[in-house]
Amino acid sequence: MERGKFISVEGIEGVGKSTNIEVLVRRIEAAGYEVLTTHEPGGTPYAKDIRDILLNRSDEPVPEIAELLLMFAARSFNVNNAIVPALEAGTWVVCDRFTDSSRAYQGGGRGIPLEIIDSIAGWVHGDAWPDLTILLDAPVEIGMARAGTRSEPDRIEQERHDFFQRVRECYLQIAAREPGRVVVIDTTRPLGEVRADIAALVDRLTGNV
Ligand code: Z5A
Repeated sequence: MERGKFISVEGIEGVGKSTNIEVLVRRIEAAGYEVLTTHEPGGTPYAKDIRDILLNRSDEPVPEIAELLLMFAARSFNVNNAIVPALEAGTWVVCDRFTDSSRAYQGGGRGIPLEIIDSIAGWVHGDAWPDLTILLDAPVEIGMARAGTRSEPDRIEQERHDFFQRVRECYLQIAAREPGRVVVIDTTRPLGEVRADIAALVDRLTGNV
């Protein structure tokens, strides 16, 4: 059985991850593959419980280290109980956020050294890195304006502009360091153009070019 491909979709909030994942999944399915769509933090019942702790607003402060470790605790459930079993069964996996989010938010945003994050990542998921990471990119102002039209911000969304600026910069640095895995797509363009780029990426991966 050929192992499925693992694709993650990353970016600051409001860049269009949810919007474009739909197209991505339809394109892979049209090429004849089964797809598991998942998201982080979340993806399994326990991981969802951890998500609630992480994103709900409460009076108790969440220390940065606790935030990082909880992100990886949730990831451990998702990797072991959902992602790896699916890949081994030949199913493709599309994950809305993965370890690059921890690098960008807890590393770039909060200032936790990337070596610490990468060492925890090695422990939690070894070499189970995505085959392809699509980094949807737009200036913070655009992402915030698009996201701002929705519901009450969660605990992390309450952060200030300069936090998200550091997150975005960290993402772009990851992309520059790992061009073989991470592809940056400019989502300031009309949705049709963004979707065409995503379709072309999927076609390259399915060999349907
Ligand atoms: N987090 C972390 O800190 N560390 C970690 O390790 C992990 C996560 C895994 C999870 O949030 C939070 O956890 C997140 C990071 C942190 N916190 N923040 N901030 P999430 O992933 O569940 O939610 P989100 O990142 O905040 O996603 P989002 O706000 O739902 O954004 P999105 O999915 O990228 O955007 P969207 O809903 O697809 O699009 C937003 C709007 O823009 C929508 O109305 C679209 O129709 C519109 N849109 C999208 N693209 C376009 C274009 N091209 N043109 C015009 N309009 C567009």
